Amino acid sequence: MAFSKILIANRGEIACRVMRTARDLGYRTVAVYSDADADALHVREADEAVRIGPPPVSESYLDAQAIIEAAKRVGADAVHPGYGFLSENDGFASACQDAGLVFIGPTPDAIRAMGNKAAAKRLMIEAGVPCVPGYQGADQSDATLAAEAQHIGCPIMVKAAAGGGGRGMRLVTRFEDFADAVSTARSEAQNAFGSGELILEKAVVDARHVEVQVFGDAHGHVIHLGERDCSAQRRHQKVIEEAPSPAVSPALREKMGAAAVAAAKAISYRGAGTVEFLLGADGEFYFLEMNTRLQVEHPVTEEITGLDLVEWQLRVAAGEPLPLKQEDVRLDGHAIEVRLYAESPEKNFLPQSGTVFEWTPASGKGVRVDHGIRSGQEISPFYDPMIAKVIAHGRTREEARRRLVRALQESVLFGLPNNKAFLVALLNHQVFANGETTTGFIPTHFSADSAAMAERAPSACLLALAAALLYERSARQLAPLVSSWDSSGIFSKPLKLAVGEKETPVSLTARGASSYSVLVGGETVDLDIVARETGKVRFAVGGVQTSAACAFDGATLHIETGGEQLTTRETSHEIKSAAEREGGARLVAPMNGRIVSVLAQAGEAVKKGQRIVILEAMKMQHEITAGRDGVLETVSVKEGDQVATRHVLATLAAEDN
Ligand code: MV4
Repeated sequence: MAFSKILIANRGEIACRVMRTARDLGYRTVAVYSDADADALHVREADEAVRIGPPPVSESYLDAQAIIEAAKRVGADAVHPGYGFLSENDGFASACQDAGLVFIGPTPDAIRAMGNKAAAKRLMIEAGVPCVPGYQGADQSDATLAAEAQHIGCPIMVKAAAGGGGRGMRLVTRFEDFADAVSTARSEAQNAFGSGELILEKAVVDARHVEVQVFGDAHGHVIHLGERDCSAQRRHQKVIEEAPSPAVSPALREKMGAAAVAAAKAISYRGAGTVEFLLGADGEFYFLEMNTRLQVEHPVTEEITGLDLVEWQLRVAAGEPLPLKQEDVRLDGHAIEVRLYAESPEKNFLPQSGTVFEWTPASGKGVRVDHGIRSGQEISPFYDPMIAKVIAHGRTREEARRRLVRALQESVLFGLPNNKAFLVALLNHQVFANGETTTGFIPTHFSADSAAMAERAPSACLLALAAALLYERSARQLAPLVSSWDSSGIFSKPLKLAVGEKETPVSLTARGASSYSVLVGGETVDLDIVARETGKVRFAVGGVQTSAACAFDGATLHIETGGEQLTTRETSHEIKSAAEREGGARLVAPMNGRIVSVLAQAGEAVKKGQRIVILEAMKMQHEITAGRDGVLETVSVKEGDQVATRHVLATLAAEDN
């Protein structure tokens, strides 16, 4: 079982995270990469990195054979799968073994045992683990399912046996809806997982998602490392995770921990695993599923236990016994993690691809940021757009929460729309601050049309600061030899700041060197630029000093202060873009993606708003429509083409009037 060179079959932050510990323990590290990741951080940080294929995951990070061949090529003798991708694929785990590679994870049998919800549940019931009352039998006839549903009583959850994370799941609150729910869940499951097998469960309402971290070794020992509360989810995606759960007392922890250990022992579990439970408002808990891998949110457990879970994984894989006994596990303080994503909360959380212009994670006491990106790096449409996990630890939950808000606000992320302000709003919400989060928290308080999700207009202060910075830069660039002004020269300058699609007029009056009065929407802001350093400006408004992060990307200015972010440029002197000059003659790709259909041909007369091309990016479809009536002159893409942002998809012939 001894190994010396570990291949990490993953990318991004988790590849970086695993390599950090592997290196600390003296192992050599090997990264794998697709063509989209040739210069990614995980590739740079590895001792060696092997190309495994083109960008699509099916041809790279999900290609088991390519990964095993990569390991052979460079003489790696162990494989860490990270999370996602091949981490819970029993075929991959056994292919590694067959190739003489140590798979750093559970046995293929253990992975398989938890892969099917019906079989896993039968096993758990036998092991005495509390499960939601329901039906998980082999007979899948409509009559049997309906009879079982009558027996369970509404509300009922219909779930895909092969599913996970909410796919193929239906809630039935009236028995009349049951037959339809079964038929849609069945076909959804068949399509998504290749199996239409269903299970039925009593629905537990107003529950929390509480999961227990377990660890087993090859000598039959299993212990737990406490729980994590991941109730703050959006569409089955975890957004905030914390440890311990505000809803779990020491007595309940002991009970849930014992149930999780029993679950793991029932399948002779080895390595890191997570047993997920629903915790009802009444304190009853029920097994949901077991994740047979290291999880995204493992850092909160590390923070409160002081342990390195990747170190434990490597030690267990090398045949060592678990380093601690159950009674030696200590939980200290509280830790909270949030997932920072390149996505736009204002646009229904649409994933964003493009270039990260500036990324400087926060640091400081109790703050940890796990990430895998560099400034200047592309967020590719092929993969999950998570930028980083920001984690804070504190003596108390409130200290951790406060630290995390500050860490988020101090992490500089310019160049891509992201969910930072959304995360801060969640953390500052009274329900979260009180520790009262259930799975209904985000849907109830942050629905798509709630005020919290509205795109807010930038404050007058931030616009004034932007005007001053843009002015100072253009003054320096246009007349570098004229020292901008002396205190005698007072003059006003009208500027136009572009924010998103809108233009905001402001009037800037210089009152002295680096001292301005800025008129914004009827409000006058007196502003002084106090000091400048790279990436930062210290400024004062009405005598109150504070700092902002700032960066110029060409003519575009990014600034952020106090959690408020603004991306803008000055447009009054800008020459109209080619597209505007041509009167909307070109249709360009709004983001990197793949053409899924082309709906019109060259020579065709089209109407304003007519769909011309459909682009798929991050599993979402985007309609590219004609900007005006006209005749299509060229259509330069076909179905299946991969295009980059601003790629010209089609052109309209000049208007002949
Ligand atoms: C449930 C449930 C209520 N009752 N099962 C969602 C994902 C999958 N892992 C299980 N899920 C649920 N199963 C019963 N019997 C409610 C959910 C659920 C949920 C669970 C955890 C976190 C967020 C959730 C959001 C909606 C539904």
